[in-house]
Amino acid sequence: MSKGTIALLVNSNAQNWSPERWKARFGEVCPDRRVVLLPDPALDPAEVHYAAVWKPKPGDLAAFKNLRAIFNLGAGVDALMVDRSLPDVPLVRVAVGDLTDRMTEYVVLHVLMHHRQELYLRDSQRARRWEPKYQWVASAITVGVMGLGTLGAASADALRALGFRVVGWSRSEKQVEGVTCFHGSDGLDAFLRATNILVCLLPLTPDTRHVLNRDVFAKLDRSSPMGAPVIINAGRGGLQNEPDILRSLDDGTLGAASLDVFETEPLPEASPFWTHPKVVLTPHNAADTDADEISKYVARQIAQFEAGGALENVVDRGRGY
Ligand code: NDP
Ligand code: OXD
Repeated sequence: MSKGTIALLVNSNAQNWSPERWKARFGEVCPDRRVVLLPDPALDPAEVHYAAVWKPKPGDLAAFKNLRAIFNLGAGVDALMVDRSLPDVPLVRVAVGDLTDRMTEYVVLHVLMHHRQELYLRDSQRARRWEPKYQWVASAITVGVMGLGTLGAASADALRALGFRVVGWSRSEKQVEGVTCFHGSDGLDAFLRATNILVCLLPLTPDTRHVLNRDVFAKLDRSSPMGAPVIINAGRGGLQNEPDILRSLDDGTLGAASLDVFETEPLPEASPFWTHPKVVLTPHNAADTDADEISKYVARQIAQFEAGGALENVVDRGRGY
């Protein structure tokens, strides 16, 4: 019996996201299967058993009636959750060491950048100004990690190893070694009041949309040697209220912001974020998905599934992540 086709649908213009590269990689790791790139007018949808996708448009997968599983080619599934016609089969997201390590690097880099006053120091260099400022120790700063899942827990661990105090916030009650954990809406205020640098690694769901807003910023702790608190968002742009961030940076409620994600991506040329002196901006590449690693991950899961095993990292559609 012939093995079902894998259909790939990749909506991205990022350099490492070429659909042809994904197709070549899947061809290598699934040599006994047909791999097609969508859209393909010659394809009989009934032959497709697996879809591997990034940001499909609502309705793009509705015709595939014999699908057995959908693999999202990244960690965040918000683009799929809005598709009311998404076939009712297991939806698997990415949770692999490669992606986690990349995100940990981003978080550590940006926490250290603010902790070590890099914005001030680069300004000083440009102005030929030799005016060192007192540099406090890591243990004087509490980093608050919103989202203690695969990515948040790994970042919390790395920050703790550097000497930062770490607190965390999740939906359900959690225990993470060395991290003071808060959960749910009841735990949010206490979490914020302890936090000097707020790192957001939440998924975008109806519950988390615009969670990074002015009320939240106003509750962050200002009593550390750093003074005004800082936010770092590498989750999704929809988690942040962008006018609130700009207003809070301008009136000193926030000292600075590192933003990897935006409500509209690519960020429009006219956006004030591009030139804001207190913003460190990256183009949604905090943790790039690597086609080599992820194609192997999907191939392994398909083999495991067809041998009667369970799929890993299946999204709970009720929770939305
Ligand atoms: P996980 O699903 O492993 O973890 C999500 C965490 O968020 C969990 O701790 C969960 O709580 C918590 N959470 C969810 N909803 C709420 C809520 N309403 N209130 C409080 N906490 C909540 O996800 P990952 O760690 O793998 O990824 C997180 C996100 O990072 C992705 O969804 C994606 O959007 C983003 N991302 C961004 C990348 C980039 O390059 N910028 C790259 C990869 C991912 P609980 O533990 O109780 O379930
Ligand atoms: C992801 C991402 O969710 O790259 O994996 O944003």
